[in-house]
Amino acid sequence: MEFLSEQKIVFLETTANRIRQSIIEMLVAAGSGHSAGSLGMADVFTALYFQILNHRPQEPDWPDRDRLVLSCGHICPVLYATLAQAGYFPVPELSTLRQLNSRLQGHPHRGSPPGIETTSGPLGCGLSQAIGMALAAQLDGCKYRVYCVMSDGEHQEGNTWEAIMLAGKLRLPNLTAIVDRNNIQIDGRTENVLPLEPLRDKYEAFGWHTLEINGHSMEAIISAAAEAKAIHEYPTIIIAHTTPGKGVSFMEGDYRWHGIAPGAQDVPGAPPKGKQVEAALAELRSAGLRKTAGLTRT
Ligand SMILES: Cc1ncc(C[n+]2csc(CCOP(=O)(O)OP(=O)(O)O)c2C)c(N)n1
Ligand SMILES: [Mg+2]
Repeated sequence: MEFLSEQKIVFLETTANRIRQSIIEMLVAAGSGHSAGSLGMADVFTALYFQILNHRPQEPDWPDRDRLVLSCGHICPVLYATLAQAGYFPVPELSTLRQLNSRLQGHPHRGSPPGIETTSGPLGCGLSQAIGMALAAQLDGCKYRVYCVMSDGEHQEGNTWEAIMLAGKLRLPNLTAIVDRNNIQIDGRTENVLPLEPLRDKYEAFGWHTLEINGHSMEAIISAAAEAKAIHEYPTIIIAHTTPGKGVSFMEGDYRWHGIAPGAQDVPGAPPKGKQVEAALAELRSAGLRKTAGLTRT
């Protein structure tokens, strides 16, 4: 495992908690959006933008920057909140999510705001784009790495598997893909809708270096990314096991929160809609305070 000081881990976990609060606030301001996947990936995005990626928020087009391709564009609230926290644009702009003329649309598009590398929303396209970038880096003799964040639901699409096959054939060592293995999709559990397992074995059969981690452990995420960097023969897939809705207990593990904003509607098992926002923020704030005080770890 890569060495991380206790202080750094607390900083990362506190940042992820702040990002989760921003996600709730943004979705509430918009009145719509994708809660579960965005909250579930806050730890991975924090680790990426505050430890793993070689990037310059003040110089978003720096040619040597690592590229982050978000293939599952619907979880862009976590990307926007992380970019703002990292300094790409002002945090207050997050409250414009999904508004007319806002730079922060419900699915991201390249160049708006700074830090967005690709347009996404239609699932299943990101890995192909990331392969193109990784290949371009090799052909140009550039050192940057390409990271592609995908969802598990996207693995029910044929073009995802074409891309997995191509990356294996090209043996792109500068490509790291991360799958949000949260076991949910829009209308159910992945294994009920269209089973994906054994996912790791499938990647292995397609010629990838494979890793499987707890997607809420900063040490595990950062160590996996470091291992991927040290592999010189193959692309690496990091299967990150996450809890959808992580941090808000009434959302955790429940696929019905895939595309509902807190406070937008009554959901069986959750507080009434008028109480959801307060409950979600209170839970996150108290977890944040405990983290700041060094009393809890994820
Ligand atoms: C090509 C395509 N088909 C359908 C959709 C509609 N859609 C948006 S999110 C989603 C669920 C996919 O599952 P996953 O990405 O795993 O969702 P999550 O884990 O965030 O709930 C679907 C079907 C889409 N965006 N693109
Ligand atoms: Mg999913």
